[in-house]
Amino acid sequence: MNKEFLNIAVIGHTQHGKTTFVEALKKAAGSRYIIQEAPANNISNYLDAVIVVVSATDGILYETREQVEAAKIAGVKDFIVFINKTDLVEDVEIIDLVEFETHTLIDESNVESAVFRGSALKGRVVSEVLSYIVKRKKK
Ligand SMILES: Nc1nc2c(ncn2[C@@H]2O[C@H](COP(=O)(O)OP(=O)(O)OP(=O)(O)O)[C@@H](O)[C@H]2O)c(=O)[nH]1
Ligand SMILES: [Mg+2]
Repeated sequence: MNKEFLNIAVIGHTQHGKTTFVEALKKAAGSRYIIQEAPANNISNYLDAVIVVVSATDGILYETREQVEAAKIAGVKDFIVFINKTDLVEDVEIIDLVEFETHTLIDESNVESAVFRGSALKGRVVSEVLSYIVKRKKK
């Protein structure tokens, strides 16, 4: 059986959970897909997914802003936002605010984002992100 490669990049502020997210995504992929990670300085619109990890406890911080802007300049038109560490935030309105911030940063007339809320550490909503990437690739 030929395994399918998923070429992704994960960007976001330091300590927001990028490494933990990639580990969780690889776990969710199991032996079905090979997750191939592009370095943050080699992002293009040819990747299967550019995932922005944003901690629900901090929201958008400057590294996230810089990296999203660099990815846009590199031609990325579709972002996946993973609002991480939602296990640490009880007030759902705070998460709503973080989601609003990400739309304000990312969305433009020709740039879109799909937002997921989860926890990389607890493996919550990671398989949903995987399914979304796979489904979109097949289109
Ligand atoms: N509570 C909680 N902690 C998390 C979650 N995801 C990551 N963490 C913790 O946050 C810290 C940073 O996670 P990393 O995955 O190392 O973050 P990173 O973005 O790769 O960090 P750098 O590589 O240093 O930029 C670690 O202590 C993780 O265990 C989560 O969903 N919930
Ligand atoms: Mg890391």
